[in-house]
Amino acid sequence: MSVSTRRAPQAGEPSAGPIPPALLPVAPVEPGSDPEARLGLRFPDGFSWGAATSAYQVEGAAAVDGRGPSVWDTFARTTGRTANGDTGDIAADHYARYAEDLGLIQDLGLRSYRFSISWPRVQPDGRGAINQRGLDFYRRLVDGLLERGISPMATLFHWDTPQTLQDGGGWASRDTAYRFADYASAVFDALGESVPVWLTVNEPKTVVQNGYIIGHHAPGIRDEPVAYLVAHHLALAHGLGVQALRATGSASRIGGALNLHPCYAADDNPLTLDAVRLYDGYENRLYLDPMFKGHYPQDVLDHQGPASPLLQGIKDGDLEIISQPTDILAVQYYTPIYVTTDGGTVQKHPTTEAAWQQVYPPGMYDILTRVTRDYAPASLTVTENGLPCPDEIGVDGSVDDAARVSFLRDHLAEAHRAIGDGVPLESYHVWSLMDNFEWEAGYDQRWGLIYVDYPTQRRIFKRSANWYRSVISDNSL
Ligand code: GCO
Repeated sequence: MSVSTRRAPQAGEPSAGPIPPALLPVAPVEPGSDPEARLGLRFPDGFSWGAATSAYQVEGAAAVDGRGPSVWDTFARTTGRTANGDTGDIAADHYARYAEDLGLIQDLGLRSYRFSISWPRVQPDGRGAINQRGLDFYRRLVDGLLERGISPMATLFHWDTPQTLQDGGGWASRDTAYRFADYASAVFDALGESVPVWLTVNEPKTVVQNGYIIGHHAPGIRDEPVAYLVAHHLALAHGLGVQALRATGSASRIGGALNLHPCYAADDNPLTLDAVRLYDGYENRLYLDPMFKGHYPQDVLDHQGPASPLLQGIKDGDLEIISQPTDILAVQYYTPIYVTTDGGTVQKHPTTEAAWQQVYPPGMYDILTRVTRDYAPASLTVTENGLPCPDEIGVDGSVDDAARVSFLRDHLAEAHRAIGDGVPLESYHVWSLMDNFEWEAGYDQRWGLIYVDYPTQRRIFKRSANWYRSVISDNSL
């Protein structure tokens, strides 16, 4: 039985259900309201305010200093795959401009900066020789952060699988998880304890759904049964990555980074609850349960069936590796999902420029309290939350992204409420520090606090950046 409808509507796709026309398009700011109005919500002392990026989305320098190609280079260069044929070849040119960007991160007052390490920059073929020049870039970046008193948080894999590994089967091949562990060990050896928090695999679900079911992300495959084997190999890579860090004796912390979607019933038909439960299995428990409970959710396994690649791919001992204790769970919250009786989805809230994203701040509270209740992670961080806005430079040279201020404020208020109810949330990162390559949407969507004028690579603090700076300095909304 196909489950391909059991996912959120994706960018560029029609919604799986009717969209109330009155809701679209909507800027999530009430006319006349002040998005910067203070709410008087103080965060705990030591709460760490951050922003996030990922390597392929910001670095550019695709063929510089020995970097090898990744699946995203191949995919983006294939006609028709991304908006306008955009690629990450130049992106925000962060590889060359990282020193300037460190200055901006400092100006913003960030306490934590989450970035990712490009596997093909460090290990161009995904196996074997390490590219020292690639590693040196991250050494400079990490040192620059530490000198400024900013805590580096590094993701080891944010979707840029080395193309050579893809040619050998990519994540459908179990071997890729072991290649990931070798790469992670090399990174840990080089950067040691300079990085206090490591994240293993970013959003495995997105690789599974977008990369292997819908095929509108690299590597552009449409093979649903195999997609869930990919999910298992990504989980195994996570576990092997945790083991690799522990083997170095490092005191740094490590965990996974999951995009979680609270799933709600779209109507009050009692049968809908069953549909919601299975949808939640595919969206959330498929990734959380093996990591925290050492087993896959039985309803999803039953739904896949015993002959499925997923069930066939689980080997003795895998779940012990995947479920060994972690120090932190990174949660990325963007949208809720409303599930109908037949397992489809509908939209109930205004969407953003990203058609798959409904604006529903209480979903932040719901997902944070739910993972705390059901999985008791040692600590939590929000590593992504944000929206795309149609940002433009105004006549006075400023960028007025009031909708982003309002979105972030309302989501942070829900995170604050969750902390008050016992959620061990230690930090929060806006997606994104700056405008960047938004995958299949290319440069059409701007997600940053900082505007990037791509022709000149000039950076401009948007209104949201100035607002966020004041929130950070007050430690209060
Ligand atoms: C992600 C992504 C980011 C996206 C962001 C907006 O982990 O989903 O990490 O790369 O750009 O989510 O779609």
